[in-house]
Amino acid sequence: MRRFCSLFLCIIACVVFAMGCDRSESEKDDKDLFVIGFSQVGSESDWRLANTKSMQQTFTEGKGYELRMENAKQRQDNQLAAVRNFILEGVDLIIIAPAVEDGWDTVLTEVKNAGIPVIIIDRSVSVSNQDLFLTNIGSDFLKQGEEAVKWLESQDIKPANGRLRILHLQGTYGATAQLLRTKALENGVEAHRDWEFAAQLDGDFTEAKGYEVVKDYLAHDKRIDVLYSENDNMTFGAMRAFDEAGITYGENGQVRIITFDATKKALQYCLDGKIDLCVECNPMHGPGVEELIRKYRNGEEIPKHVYVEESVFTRENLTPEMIKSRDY
Ligand code: GYE
Repeated sequence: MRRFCSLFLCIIACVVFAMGCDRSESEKDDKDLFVIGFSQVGSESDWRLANTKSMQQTFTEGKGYELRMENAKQRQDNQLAAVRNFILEGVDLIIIAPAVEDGWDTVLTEVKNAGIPVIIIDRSVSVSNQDLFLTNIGSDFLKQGEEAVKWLESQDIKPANGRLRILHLQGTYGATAQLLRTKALENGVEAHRDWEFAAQLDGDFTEAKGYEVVKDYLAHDKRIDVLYSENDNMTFGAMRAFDEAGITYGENGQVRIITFDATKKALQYCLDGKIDLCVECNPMHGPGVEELIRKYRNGEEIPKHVYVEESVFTRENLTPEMIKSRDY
C-alpha cells in the first residue's frame, strides 16, 4: 500500500511539473521574445565587466529580447560547449566574444547547419569560410598598438644604457587583442635599433597574473625604461610589483607606463601622473550590436567588420570631469 501511495504521489508530482513547464513555455510565447545566446569570455578584467553590463543593459525583456549569457571563465572549451547548448535550445541568434582566434571552424559550421546566425564581438575568429558568421564588431587592435608606438616614438626618453628597455606584458595568447597589440610593438622594436625587449611576459589579462609575473621578473632584473601592458588590470598588478620593488614610474619615475583599455581607474592614475599613456578600448558594444541585429532582422545589408570609436589619453587631454562621467 505504501508503495502504491508513493507511486501515486510521484505521478501527481510529474503532472504538476509538466503543467508548470507548459505554462512557462506559453508565457514565453506570449511575450514573443527574440532569444540570444551569448558566450562571454569571462570576467577577467574591468573592461570585460563593462562589456557584459553593456550587453545586459541593451538586450532586455522590455525591448523584446531574452539574453542567455554563459561565462566561459576564459576557456574556449567552455565556449564550444555553451554554443552547442544554444543550438540545442534553438535560440534565434548567437553572439560570441571569442577567447582566442583559432579553433572555431567546426562549431561554427554546426551553428550554420542549424540555421542560426552568429555575431562575433570584441575579438575576432580566424575561420576558413567567412560566411560562418554575419559580422564582427570590435576594436581595431592593430591601430591601438600603433598609436602606442607612435606616442613612444614622440617621447624624448634618455635610457640609462643608451637602449630603451621595454617590459612587455601580454594578454591571453592567441586572442586578437594580444596578437595585434603585440604585433604593433614588435614592429616598433624592429624599426628602432635602440629599442629592445627586457622581456615579454604572459599576464593573461588579469591583475593577479600581471602582478605575479612582473614580481618574479623584477627579482632578477630591474633595468626597465618602459612598461607596455596590454590591459589596465595587468598594469595595476605591475604597478603593485614596482611599488614593492621600490621602482618608481610615471611622469617623474624610472619607468614610463603605456596601458590599454582606459578604464576610469587607469585614467585617474594618468591624470595623477602615474600612468603616461592610456590607449582606449571601447567595451560598450551593446547598442552597436543591437543596431546590427535590427538591420539583419529587417533584411538590410550589414558590413562584415565594424570598428568602434576610440582615442588615446595622456595627462594633457584629460580632465577630472571626463573621468567622473565615465561609466567603467
Ligand atoms: O583589453 C582586456 C580584456 O579583448 C578588448 O580583453 C578585449 C581585452 C581587453 O580582458 O581588458
